[in-house]
Amino acid sequence: MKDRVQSNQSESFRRSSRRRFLKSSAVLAGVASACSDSQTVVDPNPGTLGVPASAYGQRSEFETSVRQITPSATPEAGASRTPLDDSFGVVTPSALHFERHHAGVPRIDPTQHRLLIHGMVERPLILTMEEIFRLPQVSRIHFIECSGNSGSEWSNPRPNAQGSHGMVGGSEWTGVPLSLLLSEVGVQNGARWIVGEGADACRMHRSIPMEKAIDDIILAYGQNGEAIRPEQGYPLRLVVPGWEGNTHIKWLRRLMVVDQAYMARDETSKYTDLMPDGTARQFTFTMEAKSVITFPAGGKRLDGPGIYQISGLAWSGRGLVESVEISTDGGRSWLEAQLQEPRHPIALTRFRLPWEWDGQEVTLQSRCIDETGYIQPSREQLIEVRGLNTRYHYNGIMIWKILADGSVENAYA
Ligand SMILES: Nc1nc2c(c(=O)[nH]1)N[C@H]1C(S)=C(S)[C@@H](COP(=O)(O)O)O[C@H]1N2
Ligand SMILES: [Mo]
Repeated sequence: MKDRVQSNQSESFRRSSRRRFLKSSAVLAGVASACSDSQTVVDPNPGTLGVPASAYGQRSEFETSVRQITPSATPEAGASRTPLDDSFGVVTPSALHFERHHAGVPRIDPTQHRLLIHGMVERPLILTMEEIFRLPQVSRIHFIECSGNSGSEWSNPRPNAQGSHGMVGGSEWTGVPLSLLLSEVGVQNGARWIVGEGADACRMHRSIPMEKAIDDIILAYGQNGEAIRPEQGYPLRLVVPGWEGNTHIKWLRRLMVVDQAYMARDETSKYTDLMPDGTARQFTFTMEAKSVITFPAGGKRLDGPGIYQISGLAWSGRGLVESVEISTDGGRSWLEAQLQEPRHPIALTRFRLPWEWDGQEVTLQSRCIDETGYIQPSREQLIEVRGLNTRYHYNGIMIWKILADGSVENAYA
């Protein structure tokens, strides 16, 4: 009861400061007036002691944002989506990072886990996790994106950003550069690819060209400052910066050095791009530049005309996000959004733009331009090249439509 009274009070506090915020003509003035509020701030449980320290933290019981689980006849071969539209900044909380499993999450005891590196190498190796922890360590912030992310937008547009773009997450990954281990085992002449294998029931395999293997791949055991979550590949996974999620083998147990691609199931029958002429593109590894406005986005509602902050995420598998442009007039003119600094290459990049809504129906869209000069295409431009046969690597511009009542929907729905 006490709780309810308090949350009602804080609700009215939020509403009143929000009203002032919306009335003010300049954003800064709005923020300043919200800060110099004269009402009493709710005192949590006055006179009552709080709960003691806890060994492992939980979020507030009032927070309800969750991963959206994709309905599936075989739940072990399923997926869940990051609630991008509830997120701040550029790091995805590990507990909310999207998941894609082809055979469920295996239970792996790290003391029993081994990594085998063999094939066309001079000195094959079997490593324990303890041995892997002793090797030189790097930490990098990168996104992982399933190449099926936003694939719904080819033909079955989703009502909100979690549904359309939630198969991406950004984390700080910690582990050992793969290049180091490869020089340790001594790659033989003629070796051109590595094949990674997972310890899950499907024994997921992917072939990766040697140039990438010695470039920037990380054998990762850390995610956002703690051990990788079981869902993300505990105790060891590949992080293959900028390449489609499927190549980031989780629960990694084996690396085989070979002279040619393995033609595994997930690089032949799956994760190939069927083109309009019936041929298929294979090994389309790089995730091209993409962006999505996460506020205002589908499923949200604007509380009347006034000033809002457009916010969203942009990323490119080719490096830094150079700029993000926003159009509020159907693509006729574009405004440059502010980018959250520091930016990291091949990482989620937060963009923001203050904007005044006049209460009329309007569309909002964002396009990402990466450091190579690549400009995220419109849906129409993408379909012109790729057709409608495929499910993977959709990176068309996302357009949200704001209706006069403030509700927001997918403009293509
Ligand atoms: N061993 C194994 N690795 C795997 C998968 C899998 O099912 N098994 N799924 C892949 C796919 S399709 C994607 S998109 C990413 C998802 O990583 P995440 O679940 O940590 O988000 O993991 C990849 N690595
Ligand atoms: Mo994926």
